[in-house]
Amino acid sequence: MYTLGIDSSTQSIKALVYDCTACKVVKTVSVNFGKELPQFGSPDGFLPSPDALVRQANPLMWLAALDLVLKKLQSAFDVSLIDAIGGDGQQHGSVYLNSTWPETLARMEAAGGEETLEKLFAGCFSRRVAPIWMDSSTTAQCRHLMEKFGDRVRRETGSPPIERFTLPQIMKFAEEEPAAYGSTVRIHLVSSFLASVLSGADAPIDTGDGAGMNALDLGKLEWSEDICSFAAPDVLDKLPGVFRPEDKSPLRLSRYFTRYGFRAGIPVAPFTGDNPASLVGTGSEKPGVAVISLGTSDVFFAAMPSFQTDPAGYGHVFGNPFGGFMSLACVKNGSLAREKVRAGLGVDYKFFDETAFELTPPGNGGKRAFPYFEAEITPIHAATGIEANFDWEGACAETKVRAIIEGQIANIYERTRWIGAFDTIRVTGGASRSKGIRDTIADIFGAKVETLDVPDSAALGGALIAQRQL
Ligand code: XUL
Repeated sequence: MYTLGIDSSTQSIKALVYDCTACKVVKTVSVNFGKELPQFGSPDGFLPSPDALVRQANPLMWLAALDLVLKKLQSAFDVSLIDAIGGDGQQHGSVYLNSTWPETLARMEAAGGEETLEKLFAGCFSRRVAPIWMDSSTTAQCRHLMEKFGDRVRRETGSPPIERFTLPQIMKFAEEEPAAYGSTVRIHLVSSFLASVLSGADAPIDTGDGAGMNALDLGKLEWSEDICSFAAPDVLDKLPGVFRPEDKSPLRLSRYFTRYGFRAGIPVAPFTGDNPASLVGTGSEKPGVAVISLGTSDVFFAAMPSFQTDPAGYGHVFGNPFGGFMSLACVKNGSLAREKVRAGLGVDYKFFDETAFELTPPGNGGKRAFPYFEAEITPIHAATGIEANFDWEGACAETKVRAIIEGQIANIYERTRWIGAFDTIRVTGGASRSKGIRDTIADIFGAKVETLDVPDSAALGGALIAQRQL
């Protein structure tokens, strides 16, 4: 038995085949949007914008990439063996569809070989672009939601109003382009948009990705009626249904995909967000284990048995695709900041990852620093550069290295204490190679640290979610 996991992230789409009997990944293919689809003018996966707050992508690029990645898979694996499909998308991004959307989905079934997804769906959008998670242009809308509902948004939807979250984005579109908003019949997340196209039917939004919208009542697992209704006219009519982890998927693969060798009619699980998919893909879907992904940004996530929110508002709560909930905190100044500190000190990786930690004691005599190179979101802090509680200029390189790493890890620890304690922390991402960082995590969290070697954890999570539909 084989399942397919499709991960549509910011810069690429991956398709991963999982052998459910041998419990291993047997094939992975991918398409890089910028490199392999240059006609969309999005070298980093989004449309360049002079306004740093605006980050949008062309949803047709995601469809062209879906066709291409499945074509690649066809030449690498006998896809007729695949029994179910699952997947995920970058979180928070939204796609706006007009009245031709339902009939186009229906038309896919009979589409001839010369028709591509890009051609079929070209006329379906009421908004040419989809705002993505990197967009932070909705401060005014977040403020309005706060003024109207205050702390209720956090308590009910799992996060305070956040710029990149979907409901403030929908609000902004309705305010700025009321006619285009009015002609929108359906609003999908990136995840539910792709699951809809795969199945030729409107896919529901799962609780994992739905929780990244500021729109889902996580106590009831239903849309928050008055918060949604306040945000923009008729939002509730434009959103698809909500899919809960225990539900059986209503989706089946469209005949369109038989061109790549798939069997039509195999189950398609509603897609989730990339982070909930990674929770599953890293084998961390049960409470007690946390994952720290040390990448461009440092992301912490962990399963939670019940719905509980961060009183300080830094941790988000998403649905766990295997049931229950998960928390996530994202620190923007991660690996790029570490690299900038290392280069600035003029030390090599061996020194930065190891030697500096042999030359200094854990705790660093209380000396800590944080690299605020980018405006930080956890905690909210302007881009002021390095802030230290000691004389930075006068200190030696090893003290500075430890101060930065302990500063970063202590920040993650402090911001996630509300969830409770963890026996095990799994680390992944480029910087998990550093012994100094791993030891610091073990010291500060008082937990066992394991290094994870799951390169495509989100796509693998999609394949494991698909397996539940068999
Ligand atoms: C999470 C977030 C990102 C995106 C893209 O809240 O914004 O992790 O899901 O990966």
